[in-house]
Amino acid sequence: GVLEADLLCALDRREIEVLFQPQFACASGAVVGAEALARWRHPTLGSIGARDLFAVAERAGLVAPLSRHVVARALEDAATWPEGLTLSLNITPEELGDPRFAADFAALIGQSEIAPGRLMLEITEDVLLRNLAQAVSALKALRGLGFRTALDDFGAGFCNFRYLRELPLDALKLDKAMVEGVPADGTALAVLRAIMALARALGLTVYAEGIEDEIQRAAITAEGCDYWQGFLRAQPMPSANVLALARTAR
Ligand code: G
Ligand code: G
Ligand code: MN
Ligand code: NA
Repeated sequence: GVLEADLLCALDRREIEVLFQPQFACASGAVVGAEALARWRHPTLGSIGARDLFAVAERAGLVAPLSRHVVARALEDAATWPEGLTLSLNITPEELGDPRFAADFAALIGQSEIAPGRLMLEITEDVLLRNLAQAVSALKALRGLGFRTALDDFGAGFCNFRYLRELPLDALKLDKAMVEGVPADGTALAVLRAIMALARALGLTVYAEGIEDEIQRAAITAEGCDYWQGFLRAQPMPSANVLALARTAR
């Protein structure tokens, strides 16, 4: 298709933009890091979101070059951040299924100033639909090098507990759907509490996503979440704005 052909040029013309959504500590409100989110600024179609962008890339066989491009741009930006801030990167199941992924990724990061410990790799449960054994082996290798891993969109899909048993994880990112209605909705709150108890038992750091109001933020803090991100305080933004926010946010 025409979009698939356009994508090859887009990579050359720097039409792929990387925005960052800040993440805050529940306890202090400080900015602790940001998640890189890709956008395609298409010359005639306007802004194309990451989901559509990666769908086009998959059809064009360009997931790996697109990802490398996004990661390189994100690293370039994150190199200007204070040492304490982490960078979260979304990794597609397709990439994780590639036996060369761990080595290629480690080499790419090795060229940057960013220490592996500052990087959080976000994966989704779609990895099970691909090759779970390969994904586990890649994640183990990367964690061995100091990278950290998070299960993204937790609570949005089928939430098979098998992921929690099999994937080597440092963190859980609760999907927006998991925090909707909390704390007024008793069922939603009970589910959140059970997940928090499970996360604590497994030693997982917990991020809450999609926080849009103060009551919700206070509730997830009371339930023991560590970090949050959401429109309440910050939409995805250019790197310079993350820096400014990190300097001012208490
Ligand atoms: O920000 P947005 O609504 O476009 O994000 C849609 C989805 O695309 C999210 O699930 C997000 O994790 C994913 N996404 C955003 N940027 C990237 C990226 O650079 N790589 C991958 N693999 N996924 C991304
Ligand atoms: O799947 P992933 O968690 O990576 O997707 C992140 C997506 O969620 C991004 O597209 C981001 O713009 C969006 N997002 C982040 N915070 C909020 C929020 O508070 N409300 C809503 N509706 N979407 C959000
Ligand atoms: Mn994510
Ligand atoms: Na999510």
